[in-house]
Amino acid sequence: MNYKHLKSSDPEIYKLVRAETRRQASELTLIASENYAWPAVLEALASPLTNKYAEGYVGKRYYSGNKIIDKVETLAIERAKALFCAEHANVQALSGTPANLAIYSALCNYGDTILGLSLSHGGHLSHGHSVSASGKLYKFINYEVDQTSEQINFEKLRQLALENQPKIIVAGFSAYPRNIDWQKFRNICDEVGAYLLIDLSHTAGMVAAGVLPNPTNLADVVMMTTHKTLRGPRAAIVLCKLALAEKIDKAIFPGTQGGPHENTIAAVAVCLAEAQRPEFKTYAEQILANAKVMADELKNLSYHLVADGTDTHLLILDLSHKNINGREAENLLAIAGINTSRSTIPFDPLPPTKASGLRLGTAAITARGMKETEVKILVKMIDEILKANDKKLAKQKKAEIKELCKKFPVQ
Ligand code: DSN
Repeated sequence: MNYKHLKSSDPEIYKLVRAETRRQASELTLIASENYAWPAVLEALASPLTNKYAEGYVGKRYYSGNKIIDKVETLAIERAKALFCAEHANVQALSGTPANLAIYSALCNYGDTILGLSLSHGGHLSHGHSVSASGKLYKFINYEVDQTSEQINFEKLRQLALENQPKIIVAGFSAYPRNIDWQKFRNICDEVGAYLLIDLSHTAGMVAAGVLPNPTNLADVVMMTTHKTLRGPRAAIVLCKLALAEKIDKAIFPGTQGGPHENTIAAVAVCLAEAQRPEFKTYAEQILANAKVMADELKNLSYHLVADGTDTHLLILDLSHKNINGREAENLLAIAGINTSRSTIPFDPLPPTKASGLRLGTAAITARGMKETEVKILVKMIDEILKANDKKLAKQKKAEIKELCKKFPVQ
């Protein structure tokens, strides 16, 4: 984009946009929830579709002039349904947390019981944390991972469900590195008569590409954000069974949102079209291959990984036996131009502000074209920086990271 108007209308913002674009190009992101939106997605986001009010749904809008907008939203809906084999799709949710809040309000009354994985064990704020509206409006009971395997203990989850008779069980996480046995979640939900809500935000891209199993047919509702492994805009898609379609749609609009962002919905449609291409499958396979190599290399260097590795794009480095905590590691690597996010580990003795873990993800570096060779170089560098725990050395590494970034430009 040439930003010709922005440059003359608001030089301050223009400069900051250019500076952030340069920063993204010259630093690496190993933040598991970040990625580079496709250029076509950025173009759709910047289109005049942002000008249109389209409260309501296709064919039932509260304003005139939505003939073309209806076609845009229909394309996004149909692509989402086809890609994930869903009976119904709503593409209006603004992002993951508002989408989850809308889903809870569609399926529950305030105060009803919901089970969700604890944030410090890999869950998400919107899965019932006390600082989130989800935790304030509903009676969330958190399940945890097993202390030894650091994976979900389904028998314990089942007991918790039997004791508490939840209306919903939330499955799907933001810091859980292993494959999930969705069928086991379904069985527990069936036994206690709960809805199964799957939060697929992190792994949506790999599921769309067919390299991770698609759980849509097992869930009552699936929610996914589109800006992570799908490389789309910051938005969310909600999929559900036809029987729940009306409730879900009403909970999103007018229940919790007003006018949909149709430029974003167009960008969602674009990323879903990209995800249908054979190249996207190759990309998704490489994300997983890169994460596997990253995990193996770190283990060879004697790092413990939560759940002993990964089956997805993310892994959690357990630093509890190292001389550095998660926040210090995050800060040190950022000096070198390697962006990561600190993460609690299961049963973490440290508060989330410090945390004993570091979450790493491979979706963004893979989008730049990096493969196993570059992952090995990166792991070596990360190890050197963390071991030295020295800001000077981290600063020196920045030049190497810049060189690497030049070879693998943001595409
Ligand atoms: N903040 C995102 C993540 O990092 O996983 C989820 O919303």
